[in-house]
Amino acid sequence: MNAAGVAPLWPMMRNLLPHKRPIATTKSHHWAFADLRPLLLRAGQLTPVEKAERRVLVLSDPGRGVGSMQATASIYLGMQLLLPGETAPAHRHTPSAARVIVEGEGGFTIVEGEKLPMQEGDIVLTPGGRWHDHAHEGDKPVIWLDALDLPLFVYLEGSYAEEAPLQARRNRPDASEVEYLAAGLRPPRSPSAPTAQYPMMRFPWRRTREALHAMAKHAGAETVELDYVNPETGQAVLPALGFAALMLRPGEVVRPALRSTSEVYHVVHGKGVAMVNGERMRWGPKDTISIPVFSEVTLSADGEEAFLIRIHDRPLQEKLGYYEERPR
Ligand code: 1HN
Repeated sequence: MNAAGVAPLWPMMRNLLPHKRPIATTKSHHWAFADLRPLLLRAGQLTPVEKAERRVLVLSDPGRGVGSMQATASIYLGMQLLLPGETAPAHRHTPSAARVIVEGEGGFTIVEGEKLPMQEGDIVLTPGGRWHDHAHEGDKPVIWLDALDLPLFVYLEGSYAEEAPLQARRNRPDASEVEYLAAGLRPPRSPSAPTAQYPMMRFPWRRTREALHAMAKHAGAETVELDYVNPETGQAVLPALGFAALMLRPGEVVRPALRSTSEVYHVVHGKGVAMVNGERMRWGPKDTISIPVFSEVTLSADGEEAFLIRIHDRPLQEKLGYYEERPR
């Protein structure tokens, strides 16, 4: 068989198709920001951004071992540092990225000429194939969490990049401050001018937080959660990855259904406890937790309100036709 380049299916069949539910390689993990921050700042002293291109510490899935370039099967996570005055050169690549801003002021990403300011809790998109570079006009370090659908592109042998010098910047605020300032309003479209595929690439945290607060006032026993959507289509903001913002009221306990997605929770504000498949994790501001497929998750906030951003691969799974939720 070896010589003929074939192998028997039957000893492998149950590995490929386990009974009733998948077996996750991914192991849930809690990355405390307090552990990552000093390592990242040390990397800032040792590694010039000119050499690194991107100065990033990758959050490695313990289920895949030391040095793994992914946090779950579909989600790459990295904590990136840009120091005052630094720039990270323009490139574009097949995978899509989104950044959640963790610390600092004065940083921004330029995507296809649009300057997207980075404020704590903001989500900034750099969709696949779009030129993007980073710069920093503030006076303290800026740190953000990169989330990419990179593992998928590597698996598909579809991952590559092109490089270029820094982009020229259009001198106007980004679309979240102009065309899409208010929910439910957008500029008129003419048949001859097709809509941009990614019309809004920055989601300011200030507005997300305000929206969650308003929901919380009238939510009763409902979970207070909002999906980030493309304001032209109502669809997910990127092709493979989705984003949601979750508010936990003081002392609230949330038990989501079991989902076929792998996920990541990033804490914007507050403290609490996560139980993931029986494992207890205490989380605080700026921490990050990975969640394997079909996990039993219970999130509880301490005595003050908490805000988390959930990153997941539901858009990909819906395109493939297998997204699923199961009751607890
Ligand atoms: C990337 O383009 C960035 O632009 C960060 O900041 C991390 C990891 C893998 C591939 C591309 C960035 C990345 C990346």
